Amino acid sequence: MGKSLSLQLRYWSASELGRQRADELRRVLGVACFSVGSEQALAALDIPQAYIHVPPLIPGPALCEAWVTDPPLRQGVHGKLRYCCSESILFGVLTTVENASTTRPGDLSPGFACVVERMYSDIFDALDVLGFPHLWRVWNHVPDINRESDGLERYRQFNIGRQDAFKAHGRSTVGVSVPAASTVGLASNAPLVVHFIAACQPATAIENPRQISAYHYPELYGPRSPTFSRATLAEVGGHPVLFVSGTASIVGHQTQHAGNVVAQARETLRNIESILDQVRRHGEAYARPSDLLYKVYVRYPQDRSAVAAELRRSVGDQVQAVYLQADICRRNLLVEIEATALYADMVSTC
Ligand code: 3EB
Repeated sequence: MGKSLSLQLRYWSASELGRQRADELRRVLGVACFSVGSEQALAALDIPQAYIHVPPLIPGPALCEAWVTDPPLRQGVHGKLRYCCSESILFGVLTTVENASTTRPGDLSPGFACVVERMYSDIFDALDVLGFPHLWRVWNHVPDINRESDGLERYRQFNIGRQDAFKAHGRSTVGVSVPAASTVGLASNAPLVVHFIAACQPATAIENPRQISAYHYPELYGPRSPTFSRATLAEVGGHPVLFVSGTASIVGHQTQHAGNVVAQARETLRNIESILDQVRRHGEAYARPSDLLYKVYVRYPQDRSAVAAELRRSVGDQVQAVYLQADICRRNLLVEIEATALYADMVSTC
């Protein structure tokens, strides 16, 4: 047996997760389940579960992504937040079903921006009270992300609500404390799901010199810039943990290779390599592409195999990746790739 690891990522089918032994389940901080229909199989588990309604790319059982850490863990509910925490890290999930009552009279911003602002405010309120104020990594799943409503694309409204909530809670929207994130789109009938990892200790945000920081994107992309960093580097139990944000074929602030998914995948992987260069500058000498666990979002299911071939070509045949269908936040983007590195057997140098 190896040394006990501080933070791990496991992929199980819903039924495998349901069949895990009690001592394994005691180590699960939270899960993100991709595709609908697994809710019932897992309803009995006392673990925060994010149900992301993405259509499966490969027919088969629902895929569950489980974050595993060292017990003792404590589950709870705070307002609309369902969470589970160890002594140092917290996994949380919020799910909002939009309906007539999610828009309130007196809201100044467009309706969806207000929904997002309330959701992020709920997160910040809870994190401050629970004592895990540092947001490390956020996954946002936004129904109908590219549709216009109230005269503004919903992703642009999302950015208004998110940034306003950061500001209202005294949080910086630029610089080293900004979390890593992915924001992808779901079908219009899906709920809005946000899940995240937060902690007692801060992480360090890392930017990519090939790209303008997203929080400095010009107004061309919406009235408020997105609030995320290109990556965050943190530490759990003395081991470095690297969260690479959803990364796309963007250089500077402009989309490259519109209409060409293979070229977009290549550009995206160059961006990830460039982020890893920056991580090495922060003293983490071991950040190589093959250290990462990848999650690939493709807008069109038929592009999966071409992107997979590109990832294998770039990272190697042993590359560990999961593929999901999702809309990407700019209409001309066809693929987005995020990644996580858990340096379980390495001692942190940061
Ligand atoms: C980009 O680089 C591509 O708004 O939270 C990637 C990751 C993207 C996160 C977000 C958006 C977000 O702008 C899109």
